[in-house]
Formats: sequence, structure tokens, C-alpha cells
Amino acid sequence: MRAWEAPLLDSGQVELITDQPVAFIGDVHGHLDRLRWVLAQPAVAEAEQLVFLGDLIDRGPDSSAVVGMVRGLIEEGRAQAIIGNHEYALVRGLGLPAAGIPANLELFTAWCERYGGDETCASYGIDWRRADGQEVLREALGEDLDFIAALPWFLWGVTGDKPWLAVHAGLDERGLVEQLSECAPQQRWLRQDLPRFLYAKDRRQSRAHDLGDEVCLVSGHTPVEAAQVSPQRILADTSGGRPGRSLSAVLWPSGQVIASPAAGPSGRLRVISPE
Ligand SMILES: [Mn+2]
Repeated sequence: MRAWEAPLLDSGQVELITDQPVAFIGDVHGHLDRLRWVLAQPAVAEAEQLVFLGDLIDRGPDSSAVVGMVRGLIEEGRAQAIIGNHEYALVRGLGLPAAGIPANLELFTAWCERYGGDETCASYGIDWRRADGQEVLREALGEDLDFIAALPWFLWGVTGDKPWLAVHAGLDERGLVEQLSECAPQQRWLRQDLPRFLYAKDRRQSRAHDLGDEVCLVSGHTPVEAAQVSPQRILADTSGGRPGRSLSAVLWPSGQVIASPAAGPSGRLRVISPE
């Protein structure tokens, strides 16, 4: 029997994915070359499960290929991924009528102009400014859009007696169940405000006051120079999708960090232009 169990919430929200060592992978943001480099490192290749921390898309040149690769890894049972604010903005902005998700034109425009969504559109062969841009983008995304909209908003796991909770932007000090309940599946796409759960930038140090000391809180979202790793907190976004930055993976429970070169072994990494 496990020494630790995730708090009981809506059964759709709690996903204990593995009891094996995992590799947490920070915000990829369309940088396929960095992702390939990280996945090729033996420590990552040998991890039982890969856990992507959200923001697979936007800013980098290859969002479509990154989504395809991660979808493939998930379908093979090799990986899990949570949603990030960039995927949220795409799905909520574009809307997904079949799933009851209304479009939000203001957010869609912001996604294209300020989130780096224009790069994602280009990777799917779409110029978002054309009059039927949303329609053709939805068509081009196809099943990728359903995949992105269905990503879980957080994940639990436990390796031996080492539990973790992954959520894209981290948590604040409020109670755990209160915070996670804001993301109840039936509510999450209908809210009027942007979920802080995915957006807040002030959560490097904070955690829910009732999250047990034994639980490691894992997030991406807030770019840091080097991955922050402690028994209670992992922050793995070392790029924000920007040029000249690296993609990091953090092995759990060892805490080993694997970071791609900011410029290096592949052509694409080498030709990254300065910010
Ligand atoms: Mn990000």
C-alpha cells in the first residue's frame, strides 16, 4: 500500500500517473530542436515517464511538430502533459463548439499578436490575418485542437514515498482543494477571467498552506536562469520560448537537471538570433 494518497477531489481531476521515476520538461514553446536534444540525453531517455509542464506551443518555429511529437509520446504511453496558459489562450480564443467552448475574439487576437500564436499559425500553414483565419486555423489544427483542449490542468504522481503535483503556474497560499476546484472540468472553459492557476507570475516561492511538506510542487511558466530544484519545489522553465535560451528537464526523484544548449549541436540551435 502507498504511504501517501492524493487528496480526494473530483475523480476527473486526480490522475496518479506513475510510480516510476519521471522527467519533468519545462515550456517547449515550439522549439523542436531543443526538445529533440533533451529527449536524446540518456537520463531523460531512461526516465519511465515524461511529464510536460505546459506551453508546448507559440514563439518558437515548430509548434505543429512539437504538438505532433508530444501527442505521439502520450499515445505510446511514454508521456503526460498538462495545459499551459498558451494552450488555454488558443483554445479559449478560437473556441471549440463541439466541446461547448465559446470563442473569445479578443483573446484570440491577443494570442496571435502577443503570445507568439502567429508562429503557431505559421507552423500549421495559416496566416491568421485572413478574413476566415479562425475557420482555416481550426481546420488545420484538426485533432491537435481536441488534444490540446483535453489536456489535464494538473497532475499528481508519486514515486515511492515522493509525491508531486504539477500545475503550469504553481499555487498560491490558499487551500489546495479551493484552488484545484477552480479548475473543475465543467467550469474551466466558461470563466470570464484568465485562470491564475495558469497565468500568475508570482508563485515561485508560494504553495498551498495545506499542501503537505512531503509533496513537491512542480511548475513551468515563470522563466528562470537555471531550473530550481528542491524537495518541495521544482521550477523547470528556463526559456520562456525565447531565442538563445535552453530547455530543461528535471529528473524525479533524483533532482538531476538536463539543460539543452542555448546554441549548439543542431543547425537550428546555432542560428537562433539574439532577442
Ligand atoms: Mn511559457
